[in-house]
Amino acid sequence: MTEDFVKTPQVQTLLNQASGLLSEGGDKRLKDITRDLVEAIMTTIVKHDVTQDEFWSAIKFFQEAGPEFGLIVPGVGLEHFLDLVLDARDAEAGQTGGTPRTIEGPLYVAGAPLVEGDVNLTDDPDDTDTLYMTGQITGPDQEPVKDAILHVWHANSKGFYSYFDPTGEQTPFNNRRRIKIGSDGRYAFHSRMPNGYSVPPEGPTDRLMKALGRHGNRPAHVHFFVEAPGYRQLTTQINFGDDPFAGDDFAFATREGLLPVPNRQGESAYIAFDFELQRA
Ligand code: MBD
Ligand code: FE
Repeated sequence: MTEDFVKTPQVQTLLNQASGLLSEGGDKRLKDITRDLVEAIMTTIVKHDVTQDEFWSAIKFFQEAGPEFGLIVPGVGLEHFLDLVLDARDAEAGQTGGTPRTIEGPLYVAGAPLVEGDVNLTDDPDDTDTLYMTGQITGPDQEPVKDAILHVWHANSKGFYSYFDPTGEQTPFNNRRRIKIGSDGRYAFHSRMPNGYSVPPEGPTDRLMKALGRHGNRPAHVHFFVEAPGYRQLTTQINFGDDPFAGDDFAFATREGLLPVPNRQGESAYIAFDFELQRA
């Protein structure tokens, strides 16, 4: 059997019926996208002669994967693919330059405390080095960006994020803040050094990565959203350039220009990093 099978009238009618294209009402865009998504799965089934057993083990996998779906998406490269799509759309629209975007990942939590000044992000005890991060948020002409909000979130020294910590040890919003920036665009914060992230051992993502002959590790990193009136919101992260996984991130989130090497001095580590935003 060839992939043309999916194009037979019988299968095409099934697709159109199943995605609501032959029904009144509903959301037209959702119908079109559902139709093409299901067709892509059908084509894959035919192309690879997928057996009934394989089909049902895939269904079972996705049923179990539920809560880890947001982790599988970056793991299989889909979230980074979205970055590439957005970059290409920006290039077509002539909107280029500034700090590169990279993926948000599944571990952001809205509503972190809004703070000002040279702030501490770490509320919980964590016996590790201190990270000091400083820099400036500018626009395309190096003008300071006024009244920005810098959202920051990162893992603790065990690689665990508050709200997603299997040990249950972190208080709400540990290592998560929204920092209000003044008219000079300068920011400064300190926190306990994050460690790299690993997907939950033996969970669905870990099992998938092992079955693909891969691992589920990320280098140590710090996430940011940067928003300011008159500028485009930026979603990005820095990954530590000296981390063993800096060149081998399971989530494909490391990018050139986003890999600063912390300047380590005793129990302190310093990173100077500037953000350049595009105009809205
Ligand atoms: C993370 O901490 C992360 O940033 C991404 C992208 C995926 C999984 C865990
Ligand atoms: Fe992360």
